[in-house]
Amino acid sequence: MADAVTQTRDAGTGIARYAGKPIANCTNLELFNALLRMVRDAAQARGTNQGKKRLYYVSAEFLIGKLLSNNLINLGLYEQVRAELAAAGRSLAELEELESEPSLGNGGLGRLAACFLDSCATLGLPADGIGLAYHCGLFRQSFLGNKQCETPDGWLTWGQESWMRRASLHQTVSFGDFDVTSTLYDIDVTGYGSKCARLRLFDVDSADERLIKDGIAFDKRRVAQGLTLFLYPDDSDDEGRILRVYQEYFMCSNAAQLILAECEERGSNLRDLADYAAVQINDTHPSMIIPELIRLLVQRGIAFDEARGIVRDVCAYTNHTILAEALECWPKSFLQRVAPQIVPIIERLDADVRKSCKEPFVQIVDEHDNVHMANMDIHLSHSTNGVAALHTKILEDVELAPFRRLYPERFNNKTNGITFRRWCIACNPELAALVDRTIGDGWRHDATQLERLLEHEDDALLGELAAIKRRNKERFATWIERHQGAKVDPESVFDVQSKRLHEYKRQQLNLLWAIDAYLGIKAGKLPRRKVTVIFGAKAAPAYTIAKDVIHAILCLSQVVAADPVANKWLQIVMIENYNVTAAERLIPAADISEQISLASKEASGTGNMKFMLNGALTLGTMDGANVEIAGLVGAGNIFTFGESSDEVIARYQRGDYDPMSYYQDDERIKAAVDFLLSHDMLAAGDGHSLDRLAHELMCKDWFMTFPDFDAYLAEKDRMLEAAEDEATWQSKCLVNIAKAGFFSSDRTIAEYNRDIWHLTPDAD
Ligand code: GLG
Repeated sequence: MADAVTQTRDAGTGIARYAGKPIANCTNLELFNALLRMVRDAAQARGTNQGKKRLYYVSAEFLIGKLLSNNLINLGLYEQVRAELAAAGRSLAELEELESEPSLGNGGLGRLAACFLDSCATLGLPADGIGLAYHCGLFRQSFLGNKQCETPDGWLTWGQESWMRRASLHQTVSFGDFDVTSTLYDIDVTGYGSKCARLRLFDVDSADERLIKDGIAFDKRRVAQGLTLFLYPDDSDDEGRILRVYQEYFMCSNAAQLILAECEERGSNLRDLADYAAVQINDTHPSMIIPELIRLLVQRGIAFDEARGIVRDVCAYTNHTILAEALECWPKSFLQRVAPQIVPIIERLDADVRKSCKEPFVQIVDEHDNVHMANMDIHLSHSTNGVAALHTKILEDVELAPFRRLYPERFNNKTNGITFRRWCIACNPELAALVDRTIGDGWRHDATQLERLLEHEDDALLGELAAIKRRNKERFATWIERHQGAKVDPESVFDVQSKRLHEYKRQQLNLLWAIDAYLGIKAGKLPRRKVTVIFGAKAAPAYTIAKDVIHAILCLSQVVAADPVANKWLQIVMIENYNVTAAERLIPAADISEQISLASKEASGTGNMKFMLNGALTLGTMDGANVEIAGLVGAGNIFTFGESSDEVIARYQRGDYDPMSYYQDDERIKAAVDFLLSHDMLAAGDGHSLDRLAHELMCKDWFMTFPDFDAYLAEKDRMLEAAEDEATWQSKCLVNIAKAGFFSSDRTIAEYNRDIWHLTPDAD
């Protein structure tokens, strides 16, 4: 960092030079563009981490968030730029508003990839992320008639060319029926006081945004034009599913071509590829890189068996979920159409497995000719990891047990992490400054030092924590009012659940709590203090029940707001278009972090870590990384409830869960579910959608909301009571912040490197 500091001291930060005129004479847009160029040059001057062996982290998602502030922080320029702008009467915060957030991810999987690149850069590891440049990203969410609407998230607007450098590389990808050419765009990923990593995104030259007609609909048969328009195009029909296979092969073929060419350039003879490349397959979307690499190696004269061994030594696979829907499985006929050249390779790999193992569960191609991508990943890579201790244990002992028996040495755990640069220093600068004042700034490079905060616990420190939280809540209140016109009361308890909308994450459980609380207030049972329940979530466009949950939340929000008594005690807010930018506002303001997935289903969660680091207390099930949080902070500093993963797994195995009996036997469950179809709710919303949700809960409830309902109510009540004892509450918050160091993604990446990649850090 020292070099950047001296450099800028000598020359000023150079904003005016980049803008070509004095700061005071510039429009905000001119200043913004000047800063983009300035950051680009500063990053380029740092250079990228180099080394003989390089990591290629291949992922369908990179949820990188806005880049300006984060880059300024990592480059050591933030304070000077802020001060220089302020001296001219200008505000950096206003300029940040001009940036559009890249829409290149959906949830934790993509955000994890972004945190990992930050940590790779910071630790000096030669590393590239490889993915796709989706023109319109996931989608932009808005609410209309209390329902989610989707429109294209056209983030690639002006300014983007400063971040995204068009590389000179052009490659051809051959599909079964036609060829496309691709262009590569590079984004520098600055490390904290270090050189950069790179995010390398491929786009297809024939992409045509005019294809998009109504909302996010487009003719999915126009593959060459539609390939990179959206992340996760609707896969509710075969056309959409095939388009995803096209996207995946496009990503994998581009990645494989790039990797081989680069490694050869660095001196590899390809037989020694594992000395030059580590490929991390992030979930199953990039799985086709395995047969594609084998194909290209064979094409270059290497025998099949040797190529297979080389690829195994290069590739490693991360599993992020045990939900069957996410373990992709494609009909062989789809692959035959998209990439016939890899089908014989997959068949041969499958035949190899069959020779050595008869167990049907581990076959790559099943009896219906479906190709199980995760199975191919496990057989053809040298490492399979889960993302939290409990998740890895469930993979090893239950979900992937037959594989574990085959390859015990390949399984390992890498508990997820988050970058503290974005999730504390950038989003909660007051907290970061308080930590600096209290224990020094060593924690910025070694997060475990946060533990030393505990040695300084006294009334003054706890008071400062409380004051910072209060100001963050006020800032959030200002933001959400500007963002969507919602007025929230910073005096109230901020009870937050923000994450993808999915039944397993059980936003519906929180919804039922809110209904119960509302009915309680109507019956005269007032809470101790007003509670503001804040949701942030997008539902996949084709996921009907998830959209029904959003609809019910929005209807309830309207009903409660219209009630002159209840609205003094309860407010339900759903953030429109929840994304990284919203999360950066929300998380520092949260009091309660809702992590209430059905035990065994949330592989890790990373939001839970961000909330903890920002001094919110967790209300959670013993699932994913919550288990590790509980272990670190101790039972007195977390609020847990619900059935254990063992109990849940046993329930599924017995297959005897009957939600209707809970509905009939538990008056509060019945009242909450019935309320979905009450006169007030029906007046606010769509009876068909509300009825479908009520019916789903009573008759299916696949993620077992009801068995945990009473325990959830009781624990939340206990937590809300605890929130009224300010000193004790803040002391618990301090423990959470102090113990968050384990969840730095620097730790996670150091473990990946030690156990899987074996890269040499770039020392200078
Ligand atoms: C998954 C899981 C999360 C996990 C994340 C990153 O559902 O539990 O934290 O990956 O490993 N699709 C996801 O977001």
